[in-house]
Amino acid sequence: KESKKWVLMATARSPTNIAVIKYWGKRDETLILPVNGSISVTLEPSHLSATTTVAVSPSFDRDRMWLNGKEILLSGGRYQSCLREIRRRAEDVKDEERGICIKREDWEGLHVHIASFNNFPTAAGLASSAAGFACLGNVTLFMCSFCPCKLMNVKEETTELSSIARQGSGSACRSLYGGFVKWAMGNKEDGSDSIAVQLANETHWEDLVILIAVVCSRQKETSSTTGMRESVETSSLLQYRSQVVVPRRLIQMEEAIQKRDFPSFAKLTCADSNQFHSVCLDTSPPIFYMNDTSHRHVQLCFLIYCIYVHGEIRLIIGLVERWNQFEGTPQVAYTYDAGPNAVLIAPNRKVARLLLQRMLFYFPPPSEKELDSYVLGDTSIL
Ligand code: 2P0
Repeated sequence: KESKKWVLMATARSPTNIAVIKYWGKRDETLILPVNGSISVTLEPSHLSATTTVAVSPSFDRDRMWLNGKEILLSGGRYQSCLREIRRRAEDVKDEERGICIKREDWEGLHVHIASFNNFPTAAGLASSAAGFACLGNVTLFMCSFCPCKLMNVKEETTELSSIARQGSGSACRSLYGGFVKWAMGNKEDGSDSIAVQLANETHWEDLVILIAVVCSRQKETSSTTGMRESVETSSLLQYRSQVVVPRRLIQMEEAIQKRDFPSFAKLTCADSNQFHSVCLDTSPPIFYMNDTSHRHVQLCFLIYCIYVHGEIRLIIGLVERWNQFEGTPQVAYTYDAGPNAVLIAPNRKVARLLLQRMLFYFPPPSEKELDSYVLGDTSIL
């Protein structure tokens, strides 16, 4: 312990999640307490996730953090409050092999270095896409909570961890569980009942296939935090949504998930995404997350397909809506977060294949000539 040479490290991986009933708006910005509950699906960690390593050493003179190799400022209150919460709970940590022992009271005087990388295919550019940024933020902030917890030997239940993660980034608390997860808004002022709970585990509805259509690799113009604040201050639709619509939808969505009722699940998912974006438009000044943008690349993963599409965002919604109407019952669900990238959910592989065929028909992969131009010049899309 006297030597300044030792470094202790821990690594953990966190998946991201996609909300099907959206969180939008805080009633307490410091504790990150939402104006309504939300429900999400956690993606497989092997598909979209971040791996974070935390190191501690007496030779570190301050807390530092890197995202995908780039250092970011830790001056923001959120990182600090997460780290404070974790340090408060930290226990004795021993590495007997190396004769290192950190007592719980030592943690206050030790600094950490955190490095986080996402596993989104680099060529797919998801990491720098609008949705990618949102994912990355959520994942990373969550990892900021979990990873140091592991390192500092924090003995907390998942509920407690979800409350730490929540204070990093609201939606991150839902990534603590796999499967379907609800973040209850809670009523208490101290936020102790605003926690994530698992509604069903990852094996409950295994047939579902999620396809992510990446349409934009630019960072969004309005951050979720700022957007939410402005919506809470100016949108009357948000008040109606949070007080009347979402409480009802949460019950209906829980039921649809329990029963694996895809038509109800799809209707609720699409309706909630559309209402969330309506709230953004109802905000002053209005927020446009679903921009019409370009991109052209095809990247296929296993259960999650990331395809880069080129065209208007409305075309994707139109494609799904027309298909659903033609069949008379929802075949596919779509949902958009605070960015233009589409998340499409199919009830099984058979429908997912059809969906992929249609997507590739409307948004074909790049031509040889286009590929050449990417390789030769426009590296922003790679
Ligand atoms: C969600 N989003 O439920 C919604 C849907 C975006 C649209 O949670 O300010 O990054 O860190 O609590 O969690 C994005 O918001 O915001 C988000 P903060 P966060 O997934």
